[in-house]
Amino acid sequence: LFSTVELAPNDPILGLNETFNADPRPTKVNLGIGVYTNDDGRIPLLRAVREAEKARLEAAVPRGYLPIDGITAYNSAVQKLLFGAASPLLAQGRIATVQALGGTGALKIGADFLRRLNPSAKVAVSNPSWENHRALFQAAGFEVVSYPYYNAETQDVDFTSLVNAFNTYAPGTIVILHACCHNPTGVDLTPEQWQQVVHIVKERQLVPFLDIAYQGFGVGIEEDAAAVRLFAEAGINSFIANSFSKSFSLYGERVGALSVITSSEAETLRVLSQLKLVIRTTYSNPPTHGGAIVAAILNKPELRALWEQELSEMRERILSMRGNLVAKLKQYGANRDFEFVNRQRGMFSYSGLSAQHVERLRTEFGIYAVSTGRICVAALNTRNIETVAQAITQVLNT
Ligand code: PLP
Ligand code: TYF
Repeated sequence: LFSTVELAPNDPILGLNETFNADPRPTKVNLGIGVYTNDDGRIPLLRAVREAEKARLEAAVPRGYLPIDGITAYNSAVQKLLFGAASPLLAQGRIATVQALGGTGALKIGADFLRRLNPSAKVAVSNPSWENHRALFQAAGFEVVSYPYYNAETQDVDFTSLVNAFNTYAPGTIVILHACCHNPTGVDLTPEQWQQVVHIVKERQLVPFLDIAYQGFGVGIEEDAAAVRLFAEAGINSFIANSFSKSFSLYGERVGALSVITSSEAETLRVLSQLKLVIRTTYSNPPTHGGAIVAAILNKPELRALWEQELSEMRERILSMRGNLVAKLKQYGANRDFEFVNRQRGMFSYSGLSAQHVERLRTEFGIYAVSTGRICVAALNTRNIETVAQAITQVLNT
């Protein structure tokens, strides 16, 4: 049966992680995978999460099945976080939200639903993008194209080319947009550019699919949701996949959600029924733990305040690591200006290092980065930053 089965290629990032884990060098540094580690180099268990878990354990809640669309209190907390509690769409019942298995699960439910709705639509992802965007939509049966996004020379968005590409798309084309903290570049659209994108999407009747996996890691919780809210205010039928993997440091619990903006409450009911159909035939219903913890934190004022504080600490720490890295590269005499790293937002930096530089960092120094030059700034800390800055300087200058 399996004699002709071919070996599937590794995910470039998860594969790199396996190589890192197998590396015996004690001084190794993992700037590959997008995971936030604290100054001790460990993935934090947030205090807000610990408190919520303690309360849940004490309550000894029975473990029945959840509804297909997940925990109601979770889904409504998600809506408030993404759209703002005062959004008229909430009052009008114009958002269908389902709990999902992380951001990936949300993208998958949305992709499968869209494929049933409009099988011949094309999907456009940014160049570059998170690799799984293309893979997920191709696996759902779509043809995936890419739109220009990053200009390596200006270290900025090539907005003119993006607009030109969008203007060639047929109505119904699904455009995947990173709502904040673009992965892998760290370079986001400006508020004015977002407004233009909303305008084009509306005019050309494109279908926006926003991916928000880093809310709170850019500027702030509310600020990072600005793009989502622009589409909501414009009343455009949009898809929003959100992930709490990073913002609650709950990677392995698989917590996320898919929200769909509809035109009426009646439409919401019908869309919701279709999303539930996809879920039922995929995994039946979501797991309880992560959703229950996040719902408890978002809905209890003291836990919520604690979480917001912990999230800003993570954001601030990343920003300070950006500043430190830039300063140390200058101090060691790196033959390039890295000031652009301070303008990027989120966990990542497109560092401009070549595949050869990245290869040397790994073989000579045990420092792991993605071959595209993406480094995870959220994995830098006061103990490894000297080594990293010295190593980068050395591979650049010699
Ligand atoms: N979308 C983007 C842009 C990401 O970077 C990630 C990273 O993991 C995801 C989605 C997936 O999130 P999750 O781990 O919650 O599935
Ligand atoms: O981009 C990253 O590193 C994170 C983690 O298939 C990740 O988003 C990477 C690859 C993947 C799933 C998650």
